[in-house]
Parts: sequence; structure tokens; C-alpha cells
Amino acid sequence: MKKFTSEEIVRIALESGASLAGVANIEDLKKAPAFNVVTKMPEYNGVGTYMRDENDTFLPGVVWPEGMKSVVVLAYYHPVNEPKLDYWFDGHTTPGNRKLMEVNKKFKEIMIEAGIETYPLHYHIEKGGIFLKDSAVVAGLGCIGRNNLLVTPQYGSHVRLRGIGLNLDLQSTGPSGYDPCAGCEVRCWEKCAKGVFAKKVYSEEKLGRAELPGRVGNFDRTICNIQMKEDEANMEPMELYENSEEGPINAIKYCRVCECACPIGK
Ligand code: B12
Ligand code: SF4
Ligand code: SF4
Repeated sequence: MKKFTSEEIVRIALESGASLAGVANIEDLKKAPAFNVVTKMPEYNGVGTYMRDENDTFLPGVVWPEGMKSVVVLAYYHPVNEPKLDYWFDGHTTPGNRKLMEVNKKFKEIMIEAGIETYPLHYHIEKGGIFLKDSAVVAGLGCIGRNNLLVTPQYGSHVRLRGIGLNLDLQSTGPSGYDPCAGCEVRCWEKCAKGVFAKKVYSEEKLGRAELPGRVGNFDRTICNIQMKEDEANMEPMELYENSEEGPINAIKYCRVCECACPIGK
């Protein structure tokens, strides 16, 4: 098995096509907020972070694959003027996610060639995924903003994430200490039409951590999920690629208001 430093791994991930990349050691991830508070949060049945598996058995948090020691966090830039990258086409994933899958594949091939074990990580937590925003912070890509999203210095919140596990015990490449929210007067959280950030729903006392959803405990995932359901009901047919042989396919345009309200990366 070839030895790599975290910096070499980041370089390979960038050469594989990632817009940004970083490394998070899983011992650091186990201490990160989302990995600790999720079991203390009131039950939520939204897809993606449902704390029960497909057999409806309660999950005691994230399940760590045996042998996995580090996670490489891959970010792909989703510019606002290319909205299609983020549309969920029926029967397909988003074009942006497809790009991330290509990056992941290239990176994985290089790792396998070097004799390194890789671990696929699903998008949804209940299917073997990990919390990607916290992982990205530990990997040094940016911080969690008041919009409750990862904010990167280069692209703001306009990135989508993917993780791949490695059996290499690598040093985390973050956190970076970056924090554009401290002196920001934009008040992005007030731009949400659903009022998702309108009141404090989590406290440090109840979750046992000072790092809360929306930073101050005001991000209500149940209300945000109502917006997502409305977006699904409003899907409309369009071509996945220009002159696509498949013709128009139903596409869901999930809300990005809190993401686009942030001026970083514009
Ligand atoms: C389930 C899910 C949803 C659910 C529930 C969201 C939730 N936050 O609970 C719903 C459907 C509502 C949703 C909505 C959206 N989502 Co979503 N979602 C996910 C998913 C699958 C899991 C997220 C999760 O459960 N997190 C756990 C909860 C407890 O964490 P949390 O609310 O973020 O709160 C923690 C952080 O704020 C953190 N924190 C706060 N301060 C600090 C400080 C430090 C130092 C650290 C380390 C952490 C930290 O601690 C909090 C408590 O644990 C991830 C993919 C993945 N595998 O990670 C995508 C993901 C988070 N979603 C994403 C996006 C883009 C969206 C939407 C914009 C919709 C869209 N157009 O795609 C909205 C945005 C809502 C918002 N403002 O947060 C992106 C985020 C990219 C980015 N730049 O951050 C992800 C990573 C998927 C992707 N494609 O890359 N989502
Ligand atoms: S995704 Fe839309 S509904 Fe959800 S918090 Fe952001 S602005 Fe509000
Ligand atoms: S708009 Fe300002 S407060 Fe909101 S996430 Fe961006 S930098 Fe932070």
C-alpha cells in the first residue's frame, strides 16, 4: 500500500475534478456537532436523515464502516447561473451530483491502483451516509453559516458535497477558522419565505452542544421539508441536456433562497 499525506490526497482529488477537497480523520468527525446531536433531536421522518433503517430499526447514530480511518470530502461548484446542475430529474440524479460521481470514480481508481481500500458513502444518512457539512468543516473547506449551509471562501454556499472513505489514517486538513458571518449584515436567515429560521427550536441545554442548527438553534428542518414537498409537487418537464434524445423529463427545482441570499462566492 502506497503512503500519502493529506496534502497529496487533496491534490489528487482536485486533479480528479473536484472544485474543492479536504480530508477529515474519523476520530475528529466523531467529535463534530452533527454526529453527536442527531440522536438527541426530536424524531424527524424526512428522507435523508431519518434515524431508522429500511427495516424501521432505530439507528444509534452514524454507522462507521470497519477499517475506514479518514474521509475525503469532495465539493463541486454549482454556480447560480447554471441552475440545472441542481435540478432533480425524474429517474436520474442531479447533473451536479453526476459530476461528483465522476470525480469520485476517478479518485477511487487512483486509490485502488495504489493499493488503498476505499469505502463508498451514501448521500442519505440512513443508508450509510455521513454528515457532509460538518465533515467539510473538519476538512477545512469553510464554516457553517447562519443560513445553516457550508460557506466556502471561494464559492460561498454554492457547492454540493460527496464523501469517500479511505483506510489511511490521515490528518484532518481543517478546521480553517474562516467565519464571514461574524460581521455580516445581510441577515440571510430572514430571506426564507417559509420562516424556517423565525424561532429558536433547539437549545444548547437540550442538545448538549453550543454549535446548533442555524448556529443559534433557529433552523427548523420540519418546516424546510414542507418547502421541499411543495417543490416536488411543482415539478415541471424540461430537457436534461440540450437536444437530449430522451425528450423532456420532470424536474424538481428545490428551494435555494437561503443559499443564494449569501453574497460570498458571487
Ligand atoms: C437531510 C438533508 C436535508 C433535510 C434536513 C436538513 C437538516 N439540516 O436537518 C432537508 C430536506 C430539510 C434539507 C434541505 C436543504 N438541503 Co439538505 N441535506 C440533507 C442531508 C442528506 C443530511 C443533513 C443532515 O441531516 N444534517 C444533520 C443536522 C442535524 O445538521 P444541521 O441541521 O446541519 O445542524 C448542524 C450544523 O448546523 C452544525 N454546526 C453548526 N455550527 C457549527 C460549527 C462547527 C464548527 C461545526 C463543525 C458544525 C456546526 O451543527 C448542527 C447540529 O448538529 C445532507 C447530505 C449529507 N449526507 O450530509 C444534505 C445537504 C446538507 N443539503 C444540502 C442542500 C443544498 C439543501 C437545500 C439548499 C436544498 C437544495 N436545494 O438542495 C436545503 C437547505 C436547508 C438549510 N438551510 O440547511 C447540501 C448542502 C451544501 C452546502 N453548501 O452546505 C447537502 C450537503 C447535500 C449536497 N447535495 O451536497 N436537507
Ligand atoms: S431551503 Fe428554502 S425553505 Fe429551506 S431554509 Fe432555505 S430558504 Fe427556507
Ligand atoms: S449572508 Fe452573511 S450571515 Fe448569512 S451565511 Fe452569508 S456570510 Fe453568513
